[in-house]
Amino acid sequence: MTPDLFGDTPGAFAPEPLAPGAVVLRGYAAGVAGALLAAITEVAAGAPFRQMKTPGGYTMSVAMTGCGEVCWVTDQTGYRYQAGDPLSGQPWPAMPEPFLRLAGEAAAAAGYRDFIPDACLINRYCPGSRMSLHQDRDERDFDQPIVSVSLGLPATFQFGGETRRVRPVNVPLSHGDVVVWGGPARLRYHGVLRLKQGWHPLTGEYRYNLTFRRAL
Ligand code: MD3
Ligand code: FE
Repeated sequence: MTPDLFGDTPGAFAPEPLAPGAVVLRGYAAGVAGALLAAITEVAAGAPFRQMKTPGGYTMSVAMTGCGEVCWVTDQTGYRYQAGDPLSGQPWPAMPEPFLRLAGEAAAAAGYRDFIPDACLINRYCPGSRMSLHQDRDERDFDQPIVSVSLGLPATFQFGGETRRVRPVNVPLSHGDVVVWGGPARLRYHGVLRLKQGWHPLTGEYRYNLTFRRAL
């Protein structure tokens, strides 16, 4: 049998370099989207989506929850990874098996072996939600990549440079797309433009983004 590496078999994909250190795997997670969404529902049953406050006093338009040993949180005092959910004082839900498997396989497909995330931040966008340009630098080891998975409504991702001065390029991200950000791309500024309204058969009016991280 001929291996159908880049054909239409579920899980088939063509890795597409976006920038040094950043690889897009278009549609890579589409085949497991149902399992990932079921796991999101399960995580959110224990740790509900909430709109957190930034240290500057703004309420984020993106609702977040997460799972793993720690999860990223923000409040009036700052940004950090925290072992317990500040809403409940309980540990975050454990990382669901389909999350771990997908993150590890996608990282390997992008050339990062043995990626074992200890945190997954789950972002939920409704129409009008956006994420302004920022760096992800609250993790301890920037040699570890971040794996991001887009589910549901499409969004326009902004990919900037190592400083705010660099004008970002727009990258469309749709259902099932996975991006692995490592190496020289790891500290680049990025954001997400305001989500347009729409309807997706699996997620309704929402876009979800999973970011798998090695925080500790
Ligand atoms: C590029 N999330 O949660 S994922 C975030 O779609 C975040 O919800 C966005 O930025 C979202 O922090 C974008 C893509 C992403 C994640 C991490 C990166 C791009 C990155 C780290 C370095 C460079
Ligand atoms: Fe980010």
